[in-house]
Order: sequence, then C-alpha cells, then structure tokens
Amino acid sequence: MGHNHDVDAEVDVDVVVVGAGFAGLYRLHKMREIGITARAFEQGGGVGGTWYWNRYPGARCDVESIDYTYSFSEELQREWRWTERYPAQPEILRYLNFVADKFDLRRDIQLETRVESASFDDVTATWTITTDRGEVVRCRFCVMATGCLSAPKRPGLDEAAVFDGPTYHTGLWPHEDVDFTGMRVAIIGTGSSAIQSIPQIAKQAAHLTVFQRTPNFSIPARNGPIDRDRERWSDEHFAEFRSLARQSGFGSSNVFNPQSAFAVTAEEREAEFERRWQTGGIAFLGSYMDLLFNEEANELAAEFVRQKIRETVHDPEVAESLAPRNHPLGSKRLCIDIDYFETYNRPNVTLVDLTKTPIVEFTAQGIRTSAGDHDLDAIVFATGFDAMTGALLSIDIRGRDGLSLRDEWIDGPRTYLGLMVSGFPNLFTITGPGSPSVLSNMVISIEQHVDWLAALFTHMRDNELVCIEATDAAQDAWTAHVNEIANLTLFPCANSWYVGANIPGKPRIFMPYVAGVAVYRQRCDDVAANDYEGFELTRA
Ligand code: N01
Repeated sequence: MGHNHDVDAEVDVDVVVVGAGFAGLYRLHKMREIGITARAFEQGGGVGGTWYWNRYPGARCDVESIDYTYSFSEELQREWRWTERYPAQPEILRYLNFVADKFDLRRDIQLETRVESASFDDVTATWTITTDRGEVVRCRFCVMATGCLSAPKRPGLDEAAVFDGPTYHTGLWPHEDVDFTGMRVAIIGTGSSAIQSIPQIAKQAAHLTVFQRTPNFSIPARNGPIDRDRERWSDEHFAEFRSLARQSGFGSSNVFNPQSAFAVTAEEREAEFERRWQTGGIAFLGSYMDLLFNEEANELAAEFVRQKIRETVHDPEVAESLAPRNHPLGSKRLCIDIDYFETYNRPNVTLVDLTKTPIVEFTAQGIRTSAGDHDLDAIVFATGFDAMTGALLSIDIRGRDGLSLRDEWIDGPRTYLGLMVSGFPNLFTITGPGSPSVLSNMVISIEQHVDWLAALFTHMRDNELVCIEATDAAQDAWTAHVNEIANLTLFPCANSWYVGANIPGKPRIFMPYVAGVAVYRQRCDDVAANDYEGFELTRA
C-alpha cells in the first residue's frame, strides 16, 4: 500500500455501479448530487433488482410499506401512496420505476448487461470493468450494488432436466403469467418464498404437493389496507419517523419490548405473545428482549407458535410435521404469511416430509421419494439463494496484483465494516457481509452505506486523495468482532443461509452484523470522524 498513483489516467466515468435495485438507484442519485459521474450496469431488463426478478405468486415484502421506502426525499414520501400494509411485488416495482423517473436516473443505467469482471490497476488506481456485451469501462471507484439474495440456488437442476413438464424458480419467475389451473404442481422448499406462494398456488392448481425439508416458524402478516392515520403521522413527523428507524435495531419503526421474557408471569407472557400474534408481522420477535439471546426464552415463543400451528392445522400428523423443532425461532429468517398453515386444510394440498421420505430422483413424470411416485405437471423450486456472497463472487473480481476475491474468500467473507475488502482498493460492497444488511430493513441500510460513501468521496476529492483501502488489521479485527457479537446470540445455532449452510461446501460463517443499525451507523460515523481509521488513503 501507499503507492503513488498516476491520477491523470483517463477514466470513462468516476464510478461504476453494478446493479439497479434499491441500492444502485440511490447510489446514482447521490453521486449526481455530489457532482461525481456514475454509470450503472444492470443484468435485468428493467430496474428493481430483487423486485424485478421475484415475481412468484404472492411475492410481497415482510417489512411494512411505510418503513420500506427511501427516506432521502420528503417530497418522494409525500408523493407516493402505498395501498397495503405490506407492499406486494408489483407495487414495489412500480415504486422503484417511479423513483427512477422522478430523479431521471435511467439515462445512466444500461439494462440487460451483465458485468463479468472487474480488475484493479495499481499504477493508475483505476478499475476496469468488462461486460457480457464486450464493453470495457475504466473508472476510479467500483460499487457493488449486487444484492444479497440475488443469486438463485437451484438444487437438482441437472436431475430435474429429465422431468417432462415446466420447472420454475421463485427467484427467476417468468414475466408472463404462469397459469397452474388444472395442474398437479410440486413446490420444493418451505422458506419465505414458498410460504408466500403456497397459498396462492394452492388456490389455482388442481393439486399442490409441498416437499418440506425443514419446517419454518411463520407469523401471520395480518395484511390489509394501509393505515392512513399512521401514514399521515409519518408525513407530519417526517424527521422523527425516519430517525426512529435509524436509531432502532432492525431499521423499522416497530416497537421492541425491553423486558425479559422471565420478568413477567406466564399469563402476562401468553397475553403479550397473543397480542403480537394478532397484530401480525415481524414485531413478534420483539415480544421480549431476550428471545434472540436466551434459549429458554426463545423456547417459550417457539412453543407458542407450535401451539398455534396445532390449533390451525386439522390433521395432527401434518401439524407435527409443520412444527419447527431444530432451530430457535428467528435464528432462520422469520417468515410472515397470509393463510400459510390454513392452506394445509385444503383437500388439494399434500405435505411430503422429506425427513421421513426423502427425494430419490426426478423422473419424466414427476418426483420419486422413498415412499413412491408423485406424478406432476409442473415443479416450483423455492430453494433460495447463494446469499450475500453469491452475486459478488459470480463476477471475476481482481484486486491489487491480480488478487482474486473468490480466492480471498475461500474460507468465507472477510470485510472491514462490510464495506471494503483488504487488497481491493476503491471497491465497495453495499450491504456486504459484515454489515447489518439482511438483518435489517434493507432500505435503511442501503441509504446509510450510500450516504457514508458520498461523504467519503467528497472528502477524497477535497483532499486530492485517489485511493482508499481497508488495512488487514482493521479487517481482521472487524471480522472477529462480527463473529463475537453473533456468538452472543442464537443466530449461529441454525443451519440458515445467514451462515451459508444452504449451499453445500460453503464455509460456515455468520455473515450479517447483528448489533443493529443504530450501533453500526455510529461505528461507521466514528471511523469517518477519526480520519477514516482502519483505512489507508493515498494521494497521487
Ligand atoms: O429461500 P430459503 P427463500 N431439497 O433459503 C429448501 C428473503 N425473502 O427464497 O431449510 C429440499 O429461506 C430449504 O430447506 P432447508 C428472506 O430474507 C423475503 O424462501 O435448507 N429442500 C428451505 O426450506 C428469506 O429468508 C421475502 O432444509 C431444499 C427452502 O428450500 C430469503 O429471501 C420473501 C433443498 C429455501 O428457503 C430467502 O427465502 C421471500 C433441497 N436440496 C424471500 N435446498 C419477504 O420479504 C433448499 N431447500 C417476505
């Protein structure tokens, strides 16, 4: 480090942004605001990222509409009206298109273009980006806004090729309507995507067979029209409303109970669980402060949910199969549903418990388990994503001296603040591993990263600095800290995508930073105020 750089090297653009979802769009807007040129490349045929690809039946956000919006523009908040408590995918996609138009972002976005490689040249301190259209673009900074859940995982893809009917992945859903009317449909997986789509597909298909490997905890969404009073309050108290989210743990205006589950009587506890169950949504996790730290406290909430499953599902054997027992509640992403457990009471829905009767093979007619054949007309894979690192590592990223990010992360991701990787100067990972990211309201976390970077770029320009890189020592200390905090919680107990357990061979590392968005924001601000402690900044 500490090389001299040839700052006069020509660049085509100051910043290349990879991706045009929530992160990429705001990034472009912010760069313009501070007078830095930027260009975004997006693989999809439209803006929207996650919300462009995930069009499966029932796709909806589990963060409430009112919270799942940009906060950088009060005017935008007042202009856009959500219709429901939780936004459905088409509405979020319309919102992101509205943002792209309102802030005139499209002229800097090139769609249907996949970035294939990014390599750093130490002499000129520039990145060279290549795309699948054969373009070569030189820039000073490279910002990866590639998303955390954007590389679909499709186990059994090769094996399923023998199946005669159509196959789908929830994360790569076709843009034209898929009509399952009269069909015998299978869905593999019971994560958030499956739990949202199962009730919808069941209403249409002649028969739906759900292949479940691990049951999940799910809380009713209690969706409905948006609460206009709350919306009005958030408009009238814009600054306070936004500050509440920024100063929270998960980045929303939900209220978390600071009490321990053991500080109250059993009756009071049941009443609180019941109240939150009836209110619906992810705030159930905030019933008591120790649910994510203390196994016994967690078990009380877990048993409450299991009991709800037993009360809802008529067939006791199916209810038992659906009741999660091998991980604490919330240690895998808590699912939020609309009529999920109720759907198993329909005569046209069957649950196959893969722990009892595993899949043996796919056949031309369907799926064979150890118990026999399921003849099918269509198969839906709701099998998730190579989370947090998958999209980044699908690009051939080369830092100083040809260092490959794939090699650097062979034992799992290591970052400083989830923002930079040592050996990869001027490359930034928006909501990267080691930041709150997927454990928070993504919009809040994206905005915080983008704002922090904008301040950094301004600082670098004002001080004629051309290169920034995380030091090894800062990265080691941060990675250790992220793990240490995660190990205080129950999160690492589950075989979740948070730890990469859903991808065979992926190193087991707890990837997000669990201390919450407020603590993390403060830490990033302190680093900046302390002359970008842990980073090395160099002049020409
Ligand atoms: O993916 P998942 P997802 N054979 O990884 C099963 C966000 N999201 O797309 O648990 C059989 O959660 C796997 O089983 P197991 C949200 O953050 C948000 O549903 O590995 N089964 C699991 O049941 C979410 O957490 C929203 O044993 C196999 C399922 O497939 C994240 O995206 C909506 C298998 C995958 O579940 C990912 O959710 C949707 C195999 N070989 C998504 N491989 C909202 O905002 C995997 N499975 C509401």
